[in-house]
Amino acid sequence: MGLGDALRKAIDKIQGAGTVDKEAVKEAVKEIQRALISSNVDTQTVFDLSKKIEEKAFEEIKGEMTRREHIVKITYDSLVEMLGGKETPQAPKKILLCGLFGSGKTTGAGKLGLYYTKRGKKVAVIAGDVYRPAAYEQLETNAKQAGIDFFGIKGEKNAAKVVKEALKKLKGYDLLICDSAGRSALDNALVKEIKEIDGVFEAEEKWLVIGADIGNLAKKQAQAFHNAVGINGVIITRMDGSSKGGGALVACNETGASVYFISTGEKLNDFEAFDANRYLSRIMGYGDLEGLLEKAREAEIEQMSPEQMLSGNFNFRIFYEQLKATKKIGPLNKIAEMLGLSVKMPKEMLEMGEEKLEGFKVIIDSMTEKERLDPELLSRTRVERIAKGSGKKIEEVRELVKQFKTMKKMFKKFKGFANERTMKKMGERDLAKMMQQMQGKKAMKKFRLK
Ligand SMILES: Nc1nc2c(ncn2[C@@H]2O[C@H](COP(=O)(O)OP(=O)(O)OP(=O)(O)O)[C@@H](O)[C@H]2O)c(=O)[nH]1
Ligand SMILES: [Mg+2]
Repeated sequence: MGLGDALRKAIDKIQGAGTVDKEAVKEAVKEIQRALISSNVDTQTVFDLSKKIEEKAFEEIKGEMTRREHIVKITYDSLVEMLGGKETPQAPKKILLCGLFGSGKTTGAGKLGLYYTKRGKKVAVIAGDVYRPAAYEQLETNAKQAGIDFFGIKGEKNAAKVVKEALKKLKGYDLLICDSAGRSALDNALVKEIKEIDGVFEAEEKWLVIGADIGNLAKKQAQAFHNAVGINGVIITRMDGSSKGGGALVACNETGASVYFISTGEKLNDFEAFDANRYLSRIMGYGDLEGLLEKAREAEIEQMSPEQMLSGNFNFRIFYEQLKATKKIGPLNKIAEMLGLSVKMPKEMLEMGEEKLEGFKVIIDSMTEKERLDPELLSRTRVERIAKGSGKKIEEVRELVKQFKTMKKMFKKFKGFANERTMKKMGERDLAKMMQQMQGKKAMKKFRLK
């Protein structure tokens, strides 16, 4: 049984238990422990996770969730947190790819190239695999497809030399990606070679490319590569197959590296930055958990006081949901009217067309999560990157930012007003209700940003 199935079984245990008492939680936690330990996750991590779940299982429940739902939710959240790790680097300078035969390094080099090119980087790949027949041509073709530059020396048998020449030739690039020969990692000659490449290339990013289907072999391989060059990132490939990558998690555990990307097919576009939440729901086959998590999110919003809702955390996520909601009923104007405020939503916001809203979504999707939550980060270079990444004009991104600022101002006014008078006059619950309407709960349910 794979890791995903085993975790799923643990959660099913809670969902299927007659009564959800301490015993039932203990049983489920045991199941999770077994699943993780048989995937070679280290015992301290497993222990911490178990403790967290047991502690939180019987805390106060938010909103209308049942105890059962609450426990499923906190279990899921704890697992996401365990996998979370670091955010995918947005501006690496040199990446050395290593890994087993056929794990997906050469295609991965092209995929990475495309990913970073879309984000405005100038990228070149280096043919560091001098063994595999036609590795040169394969990478060259990949590079062409991805629209990135390629460097290799045909017939050269010394990989370190290729890299050395590449560094001399490739000037003015934001990112250089070096492919390397597939190896079993236990072969001394090949380990020596990757060390040599590493010595010349001096990449700050050394990523292990590992198939989701590697299973028990993962630990040994990861360790060997880690000892040779020091792995600090992982790309999981073949996530489109039936295996769900338990082994790859072990690799992270073994090297202390985070998963940065997953590959889901043979095409250059079948590639995405790793998102712990999505990964977990994928390996656990959890279409049905979505609804539950949504319910929990709503419960959180319901629990918020108007002040919390209006507190300084206005960001692009909320902004987008607001726009969607506003399009339907224009609640901001209505509320403003009721409160006797002079603020008005600009007409262009109220009458925004589907197409424009869709465009805004694409732009917001191209932001990093940090930028979405902290709009202050949007410097000129970031705006340019986002425009490039989303295939939109810089003016469109600027317009989005401008509208965002307008709406933020309105939020501030509401906030001030809520603090001064409304609380006394209207009572907290009425206002909370209105704010919920503003949050556009229905729209949120149907539509969620990546
Ligand atoms: N289905 C699927 N196939 C993949 C994925 N990633 C790579 N492949 C395929 O796996 C095969 C091997 O990929 P390569 O990129 O050549 O692997 P490599 O690590 O460079 O292999 P060596 O150079 O021999 O070590 C190719 O046919 C790829 O198209 C993936 O995520 N899903
Ligand atoms: Mg290769």
